[in-house]
Amino acid sequence: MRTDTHCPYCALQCGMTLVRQPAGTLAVEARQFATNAGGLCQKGWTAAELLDTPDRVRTPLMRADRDAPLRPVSWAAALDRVAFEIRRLQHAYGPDAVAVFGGGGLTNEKAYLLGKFARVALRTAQIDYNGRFCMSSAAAAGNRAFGVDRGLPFPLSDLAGAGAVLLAGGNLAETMPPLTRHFATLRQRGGVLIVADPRRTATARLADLHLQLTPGSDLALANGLLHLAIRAGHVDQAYVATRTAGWEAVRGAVAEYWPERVERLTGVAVPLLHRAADLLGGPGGYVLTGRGAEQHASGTDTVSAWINLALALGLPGRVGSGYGCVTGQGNGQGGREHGQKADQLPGYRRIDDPAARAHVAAVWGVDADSLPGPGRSAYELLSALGTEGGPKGLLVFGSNPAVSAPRASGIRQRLSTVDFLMVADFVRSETCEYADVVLPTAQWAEEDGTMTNLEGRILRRRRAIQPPEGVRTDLAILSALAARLGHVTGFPAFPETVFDELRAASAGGPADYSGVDYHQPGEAFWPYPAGGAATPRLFLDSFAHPDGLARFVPVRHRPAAEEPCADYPVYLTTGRVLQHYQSGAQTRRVPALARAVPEAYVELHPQLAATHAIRDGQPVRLTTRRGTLTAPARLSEAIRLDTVFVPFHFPGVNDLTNPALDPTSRMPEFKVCAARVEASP
Ligand SMILES: Nc1nc2c(c(=O)[nH]1)N[C@H]1C(S)=C(S)[C@@H](COP(=O)(O)OP(=O)(O)OC[C@H]3O[C@@H](n4cnc5c(=O)[nH]c(N)nc54)[C@H](O)[C@@H]3O)O[C@H]1N2
Ligand SMILES: Nc1nc2c(c(=O)[nH]1)N[C@H]1C(S)=C(S)[C@@H](COP(=O)(O)OP(=O)(O)OC[C@H]3O[C@@H](n4cnc5c(=O)[nH]c(N)nc54)[C@H](O)[C@@H]3O)O[C@H]1N2
Ligand code: SF4
Ligand SMILES: [Mo]
Repeated sequence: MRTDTHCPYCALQCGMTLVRQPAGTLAVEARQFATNAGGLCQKGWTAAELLDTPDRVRTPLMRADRDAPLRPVSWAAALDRVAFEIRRLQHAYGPDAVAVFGGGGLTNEKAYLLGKFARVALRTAQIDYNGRFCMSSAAAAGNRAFGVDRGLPFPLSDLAGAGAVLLAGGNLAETMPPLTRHFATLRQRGGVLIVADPRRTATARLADLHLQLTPGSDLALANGLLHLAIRAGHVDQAYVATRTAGWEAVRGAVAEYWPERVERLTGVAVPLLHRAADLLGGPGGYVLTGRGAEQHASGTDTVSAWINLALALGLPGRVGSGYGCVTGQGNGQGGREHGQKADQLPGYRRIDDPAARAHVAAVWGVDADSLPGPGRSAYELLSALGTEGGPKGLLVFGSNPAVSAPRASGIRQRLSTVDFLMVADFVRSETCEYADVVLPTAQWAEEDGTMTNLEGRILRRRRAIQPPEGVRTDLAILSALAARLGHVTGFPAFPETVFDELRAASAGGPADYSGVDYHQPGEAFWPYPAGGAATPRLFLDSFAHPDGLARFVPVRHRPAAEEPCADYPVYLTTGRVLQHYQSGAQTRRVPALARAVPEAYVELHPQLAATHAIRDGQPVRLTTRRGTLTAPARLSEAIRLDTVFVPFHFPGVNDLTNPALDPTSRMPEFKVCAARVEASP
């Protein structure tokens, strides 16, 4: 038996075929699909190994009290306990006493039902998800500029025809390897790739020009490139006049970003700035941002700076040029559209918009006044757990914040003091260790649903095998919990039924799915209204603001929340390696991936290492104002002298990071803080 589906991991959602083996296991074959053209990365090839990992949770687990161990129990006992605790806490402290934390890996149907469960069954405002840690700054800036946020407003394959692509803070050769095929084609056709990254990454090595900037200085870099683009006459005056608003203010703001000053702020030499501005100012330009540019306390303004540059050059809303954010998680795009974010309702509607509330309430068959308002953002929600006025109970679906949240030691402390914690997962993640109840869920190959990839393309996830005995789908769990809370209807466990309701709830909203057929083959890009057509390319006629114009937003450079000082003299930045995914809960359990990168390491320049008598492979002690990590040194001339890099896929790394939040997106500053390195005694 062969089943066509998609990889469970990142937003590229590579096409794969699962082939049932005589022993009942699944083999992975790469499949031709628009995003991967028959390629997969090592995580995709090994994805099926997690289905029968010895660590898999195969029965509900529960502990009698905080000090007791987790023990297997029946589904009835586990679900009864969850419902009992929800009622107990809400009775004592009100509806907001119970919070929900979701994930960008959940299918559209799960994200939708989770949001509805929170607002209708729990009536809590306290729901947010890990996408807040991921692309919320790009989303905020995209909404501000274009009136709608779809990561890539064009199909990925368009990049192959680009004249120049500037990628700010993305290491796609490791985070989305098959995507780099488009870069290879681009270069064969004479196009150029420019990469802005403090490290000469595998991606930077593919580039024609590498801008090795100081962490946290993208905003100055983007403003500086715009300054030079103006000087060199690259601004598309006709486009600026007819398709945008607010140019004068931005032109004024970038006047003070002359190249010598920008070199001082970013560490990028003046001739390279000129070269980048001229390359991008030619025909067929694209500006792309990744987490390196976005995960900052100034992330929203930083993305605005990159968008300003793209708008001045006349790139967005035309075939063959554009701006895009490279969304990360498997359903990072769909996950932000269907209502698991604190301030949103399905269809990418705002929860504080009366018309949106009325529409969604009508689909849900409830009174609009009964819907809660916006709740806390992810980090604020997690750090309020168990505090005076904060939530007393938490239900987690699809995230491992004990590892992935900033200043994670503080979050683990919250998780251990909260009155009640339920986690739905298929492995015993670090977060499960704090849970009172763990509910075992089905994995990707065992369930149906839809995902929306980084292009805004809706895909089908198809079931290849049944889940193991004792394991239920997330939808079935939500359905059973809702029933126990008195909602015997309204929470169906069948993905296609949920999708139909999602279509109705999204109709007329920015992310309109009402015309999408559940069975379509992956060619539906939203917005796709009923009776209308898919939209592979957005903004060709107008932007989504009422007047149809894109907005320039004047922004100014500001230092990172924490800059190096005498006690903490280097920058610490964090990110990914090819073999591991996110908190590592999944990939650390795949033997080949765990062998390839068994633990965290500290990447640093040999000269920095020499000043501290640190040798390659030896343990380094890395300290920030929040914590200490000891991990082996990995010496590399590819990183700036003033910066160290640690992959965050391992427990302990995030004990170091700074939870300073962007004022608009509430995104934490994962990409820069001040640190001290020492040889470990
Ligand atoms: N292998 C693998 N692939 C993944 C994932 C994974 O965990 N592992 N996760 C998926 C998800 S959810 C996401 S969000 C994406 C993320 O995909 P990327 O954005 O490509 O990944 P990161 O490694 O977080 O960051 C990219 C680069 O930013 C650089 N950087 C650090 N600070 C700065 C800065 O101040 N400015 C600039 N310009 N660059 C900086 C880092 O050196 C790093 O090389 O990957 C997706 N794909
Ligand atoms: N220092 C640092 N920290 C970071 C980042 C960084 O660059 N640097 N990046 C941030 C980013 S971009 C992201 S996206 C976050 C991600 O961080 P997390 O939210 O922790 O992401 P995952 O490790 O994917 O966690 C998903 C968990 O849910 C389980 N799971 C997967 N699919 C499902 C499902 O369908 N249902 C259920 N019930 N469970 C499921 C997995 O087994 C795993 O335990 O980390 C952020 N943290
Ligand atoms: S690039 Fe992403 S979607 Fe493709 S195989 Fe790798 S992890 Fe899976
Ligand atoms: Mo992410």
